[in-house]
Amino acid sequence: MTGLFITLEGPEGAGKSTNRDYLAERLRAQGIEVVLTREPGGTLLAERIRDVLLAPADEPMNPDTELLLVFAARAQHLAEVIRPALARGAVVICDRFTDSTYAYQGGGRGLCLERIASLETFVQGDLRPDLTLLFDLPVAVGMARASARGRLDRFELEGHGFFDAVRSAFIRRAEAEPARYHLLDAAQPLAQVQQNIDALLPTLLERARG
Ligand code: Z5A
Repeated sequence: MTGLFITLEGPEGAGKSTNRDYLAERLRAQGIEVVLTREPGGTLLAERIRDVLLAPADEPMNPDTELLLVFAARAQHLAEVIRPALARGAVVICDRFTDSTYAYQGGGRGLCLERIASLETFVQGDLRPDLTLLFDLPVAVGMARASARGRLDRFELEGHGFFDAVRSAFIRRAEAEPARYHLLDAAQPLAQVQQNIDALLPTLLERARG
């Protein structure tokens, strides 16, 4: 039995965490086993790597270090959480995954996409998300939502240009893989976004039940 691997992607403040919980609730109400998780993180060790990645520090983090830390956390997360859950037939909903690496380390930091692709294959083998919901919104709207929360992490301290590059990278990936991606307008009121998620439920339930 293999489960269903759903990832939620998008720039900061797009509503991934809010809608991750919403989607999980909707699926659980139909008796589906859902494993909710996030990246970077998802296990004790991977959450420690997350802390290193997000904490602003006096020593600038080399972009290659950042890339390797992201994949180190992912290797742990896959081994401890994602692969076992999929193997028992659960739906895994993951707040960010490797599309974020292409967007932030590739688009934002300008790292070579082939290098990211080779690490992706090394760490994941042929495992890829079955479905990716891309929550898209203008950078200024996302930044305003994130700033309203208070203290900014190391990524949130980046400027508008960085987040523009991140957003463009996500959109390019969605355009390149339309069968896997579902684009949602995250600038709409939350009730509307969630109505659009509800419209996906029949297909998701059918796929989750195999
Ligand atoms: N990162 C990376 O560089 N490479 C990688 O491979 C991976 C990650 C996996 C941490 O991610 C950082 O890791 C991330 C990229 C990097 N850095 N950034 N930026 P994260 O997911 O923890 O951080 P985040 O994207 O910044 O999370 P976030 O700001 O919490 O965004 P969100 O989860 O998309 O949004 P939210 O928490 O659900 O909502 C934010 C606020 O907006 C909240 O008050 C909501 O109530 C509100 N909201 C949500 N939807 C709406 C709508 N529709 N209308 C109005 N208000 C709304």
